[in-house]
Amino acid sequence: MCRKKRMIYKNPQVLNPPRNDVLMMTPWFAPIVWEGTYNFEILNEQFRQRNVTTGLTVFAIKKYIVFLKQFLETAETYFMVGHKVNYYIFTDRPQEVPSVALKEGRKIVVLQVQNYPRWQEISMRRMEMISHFSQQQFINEVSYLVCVDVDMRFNDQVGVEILSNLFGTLHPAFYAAERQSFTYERRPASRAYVPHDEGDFYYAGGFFGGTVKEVYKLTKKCNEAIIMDKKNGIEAIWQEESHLNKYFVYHKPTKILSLEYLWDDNLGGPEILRKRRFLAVSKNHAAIRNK
Ligand code: 48C
Repeated sequence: MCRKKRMIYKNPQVLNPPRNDVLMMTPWFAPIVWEGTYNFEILNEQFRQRNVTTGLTVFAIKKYIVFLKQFLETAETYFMVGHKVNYYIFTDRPQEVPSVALKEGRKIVVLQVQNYPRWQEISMRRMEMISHFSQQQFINEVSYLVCVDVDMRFNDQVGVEILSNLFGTLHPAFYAAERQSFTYERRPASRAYVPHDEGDFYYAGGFFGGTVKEVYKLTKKCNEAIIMDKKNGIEAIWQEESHLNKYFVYHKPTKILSLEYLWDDNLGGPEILRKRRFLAVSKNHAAIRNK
């Protein structure tokens, strides 16, 4: 009979919760993941026993290929350490994908895709590409998908605590804002439209995920909405991020990642930010975006 691992750690306290400075749970009982609100060892052991593989999707099209080396090197140091990871790299220039030493259980899968003249188009097409490959390939290879921007670097641990059926990430520029000032799409002509009296949070387009099935449903719906908008001659104010936010209003995420999981140091360093796990890499938009 296997000897159960002893469960030795500080017992949770019903009174005096670990964080009284931030919201830890949404009205629909989805946890918001902040440092100090969970026991990583417990979660990590649960996932180790399940032998889970996670797919990390990233698009490095045209000049954005320059971000890939640091992205992958920092992911090797901080992302799902000790677990199996498939890096799904979508690019129009496979031969420029840098070779990075990978730890055991981790592999790079390069998926060649076409580029487009406008960066907005490239950004939006991610919904089409992720839904297509989720159905054709990812469903057979991984349990979870984590879909992120490439002009980023990992700066601290990002582990299994982020995994859930469907998760989104708070956008760092709107965490203290009222819903009326969220930059949702406000034109009823767009499929991404959200009325001023609806919506919970403003989610960032650069970090979402979940089970392959849930990510497939989300990306398929967002892509269909993008196509419909295009037919009607309209493009949502923040492209696929607008459609993601619309989706999350009516299909609530089962977990929300805090500001720790997507931060930009140009926004300063509020007290509530105890860890900066995934950081924007400053870029000269003009020099990079439409090359
Ligand atoms: O890969 C590219 N190439 C481009 O020319 C423009 C965007 N993209 C992908 O779309 C990158 O993965 C970007 O991270 C993502 C859109 N996100 C951004 O440009 C900033 N993070 C807002």
